[in-house]
Amino acid sequence: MAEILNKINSPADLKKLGQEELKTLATEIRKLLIQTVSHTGGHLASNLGVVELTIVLHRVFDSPKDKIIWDVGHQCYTHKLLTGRKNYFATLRQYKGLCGFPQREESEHDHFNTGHASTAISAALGMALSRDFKKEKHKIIAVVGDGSLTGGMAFEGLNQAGALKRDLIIVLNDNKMSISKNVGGLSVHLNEISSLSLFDRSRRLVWIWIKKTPYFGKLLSKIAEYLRIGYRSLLKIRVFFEQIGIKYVGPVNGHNLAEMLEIFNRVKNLSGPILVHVVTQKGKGYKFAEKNPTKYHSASSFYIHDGKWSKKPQKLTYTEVFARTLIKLARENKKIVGITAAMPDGTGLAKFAQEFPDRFFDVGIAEQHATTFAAGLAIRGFRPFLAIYSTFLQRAFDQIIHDVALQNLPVIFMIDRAGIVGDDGPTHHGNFDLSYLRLIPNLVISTPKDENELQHLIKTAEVYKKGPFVCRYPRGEGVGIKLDLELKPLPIGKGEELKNGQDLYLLACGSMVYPCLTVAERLEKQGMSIGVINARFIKPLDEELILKATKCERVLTVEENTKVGGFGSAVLEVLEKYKVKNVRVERIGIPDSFIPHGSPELLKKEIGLDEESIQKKALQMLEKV
Ligand SMILES: Cc1ncc(C[n+]2csc(CCOP(=O)(O)OP(=O)(O)O)c2C)c(N)n1
Repeated sequence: MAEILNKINSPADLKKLGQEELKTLATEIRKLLIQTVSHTGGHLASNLGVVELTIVLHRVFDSPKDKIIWDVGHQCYTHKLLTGRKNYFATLRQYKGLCGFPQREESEHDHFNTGHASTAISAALGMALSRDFKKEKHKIIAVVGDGSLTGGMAFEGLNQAGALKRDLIIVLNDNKMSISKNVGGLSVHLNEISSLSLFDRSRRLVWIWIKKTPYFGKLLSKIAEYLRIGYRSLLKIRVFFEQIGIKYVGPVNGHNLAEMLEIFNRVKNLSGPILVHVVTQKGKGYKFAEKNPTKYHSASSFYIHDGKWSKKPQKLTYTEVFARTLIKLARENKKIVGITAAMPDGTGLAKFAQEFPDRFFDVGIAEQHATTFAAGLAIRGFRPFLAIYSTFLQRAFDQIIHDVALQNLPVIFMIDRAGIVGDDGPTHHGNFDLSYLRLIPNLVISTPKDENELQHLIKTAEVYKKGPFVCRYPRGEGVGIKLDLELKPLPIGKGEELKNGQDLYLLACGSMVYPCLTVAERLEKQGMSIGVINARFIKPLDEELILKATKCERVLTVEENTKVGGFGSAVLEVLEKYKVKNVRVERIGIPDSFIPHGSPELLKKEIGLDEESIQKKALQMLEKV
């Protein structure tokens, strides 16, 4: 029974509660988070870490008048529970249910839509300035994780915040973790400081006492050393922030309600930009998540009693095949380097890191830097494999053009999670990469039809040294095909005809090749002759093969990418280039809109990317319906 939570319909209800009740509320919320996410999946560990912090922010400030902006937004579940959405919480991440990230469409308490990291300070600063222009009176609070602080944009925001000197509260939620262990010079100092928060307000006394005690013993001297390092870093961090114009407050124990209430009530009355350094524990309150916060960062459904996933993949995932293949190649090729922007586990590179720790780099949430860093390696003869999710590579658009393609550098982009990703929704779908990459000169862009082709394309990328190479593949399991033992490079720009046809050709790429094959086989049984082509390369496109397909005068392109500027558009460009006439071309792809969250199967059905929809469209073109 969630007795206290049941009474909270808006943050105003929190103001009536005493500290003991707030404590009980935190326990009730944790229980509900674990129960719900065990069914729906979601960002469990991050959310368990900010329960007290969220309660305190809503207790001290007046949302929605005061505006809390969540960086990434994956840690907003308690915020949703306290802002009138607890009754829908079971629908979390389900189609048409609550989004796993803040969404302005959902509530007046969500002030900025997020999903990608490091945006909160910039957005909050813009809001602070508009508040001052309009002569309004309210507080703006940006909550940023230590991982998100590794993103360049967060620093750009801090830099301007310090100079503008507007009232702005930045809460640094420091749990020492990004998805994996946090990285970078700043995080070293933050880690050293965070231990100080354990000493709460009595830490100064402890320090004096230790200094005065003649005999320390081993433990005490260790603590003393810990504190010495902590205070030294605290000084440096304070100086760093204060030098750029931001007051530093902290470290504060993010699970101590009394301490946080006291600090935030004080901070509320201060002016200018202030950073409050709050130390939390990722996964707090669920032992499996405390022990392995990376595993439960983005959990799929699990059994609460033992923490095991309730659904296990049956087939090898594309990510696993990428990792295995790269390791295989790297054993022979010492020039191969693996790079990730804070996603060693998600991209599979964690396995590569185990075998090649010196050739693996986690650069933090810094896709732009990762790209130019890879360019630097490539220009000096190394073979950087940069593994990034499609949606996050959007950040590095200019770096791909200016630092890689313009200089024709052989950087290899392994683009994971291309297409519909599902429950994380519009901020995370990888719908645009074919379009935003296809327009860049010098890129080779490939997309495998299955995991076996993926490993051959990785080999192709390794031997192709003339310029940048892109390989994009979907989230999750492959099709279950056997992997060839020997890796062989594939000819650049050559597709394959999987089935010959007389009535209509399905021109497919990547994840849509097998569904097209199934449709062709079904229609064949009904007496129609349907050809299927696996484009394999989007750039350069196999023009010869496409022109061959147009001989049957009906061509349907199918891709898991936005129709705007994607593979289908490339086919149309070929027809225009060769002035092909009398061919009926239709395109299936992701519509020109943002796709909500929900299961990939359901979403694909909704937008017409499932076998039934392809079949229906083919039949329409054949005038059979
Ligand atoms: C631009 C971008 N790259 C990568 C990610 C994937 N991602 C989601 S949360 C996260 C870690 C964030 O760490 P932190 O801000 O410390 O929050 P925590 O989960 O530790 O609370 C990452 C890398 C992202 N959301 N945005």
